[in-house]
Amino acid sequence: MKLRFATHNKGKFMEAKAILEPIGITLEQYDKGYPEIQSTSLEDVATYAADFLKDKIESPFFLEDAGLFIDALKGFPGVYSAYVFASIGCEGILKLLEDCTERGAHFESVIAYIENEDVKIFKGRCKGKIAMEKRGNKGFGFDPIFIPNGSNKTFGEMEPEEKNVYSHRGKSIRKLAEYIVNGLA
Ligand code: ITT
Repeated sequence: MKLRFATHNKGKFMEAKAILEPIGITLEQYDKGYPEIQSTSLEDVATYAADFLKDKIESPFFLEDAGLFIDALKGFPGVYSAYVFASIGCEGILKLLEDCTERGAHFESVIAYIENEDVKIFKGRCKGKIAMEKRGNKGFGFDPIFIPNGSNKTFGEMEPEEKNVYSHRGKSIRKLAEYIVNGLA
């Protein structure tokens, strides 16, 4: 089966591929982009984008909206993660948390999967904490400063396969795979 993933982000694409290709799903990247509405909900952003792309990409396809939510910052950057990463980056987040001992945070992933006009949503969440300094040069975005619960490594120190064991995206992609293979939502 061939499946398209609408994303500009090569890192996301590689992580999805590591789960889907071993089960016989060939993944193709569609990187022409789509508009992202301003909303405080990842699900709203993903659903709007799915509606926009429905008649532009051959189904089945999916897209994913993700974000990093930091407890001490009341969930910031959340839906603004892309902008915050591009502006202040990992260093800016470390600076904001400089004197902060409460370092809890989580990533969320919301997938919108489109099959014959139907939109299905799959979610994943990964709890963890913000490291004291950047570690590792693998992955993308905030990976070098995020340590998932259950590991001492940052995502930046993990190969995609290991990150997938813990990550928000690993969880949402596995739910998508389960649905495609067994028809279970
Ligand atoms: P799309 O083309 O798929 O939208 P994007 O990079 O803009 O790619 P998102 O809007 O979903 O992706 O994600 C917003 C930002 O959140 C992203 O640019 C990263 O900085 C950060 N982020 C999301 N998932 C992450 C992950 O698994 N590891 C590290 N940072 C992540």
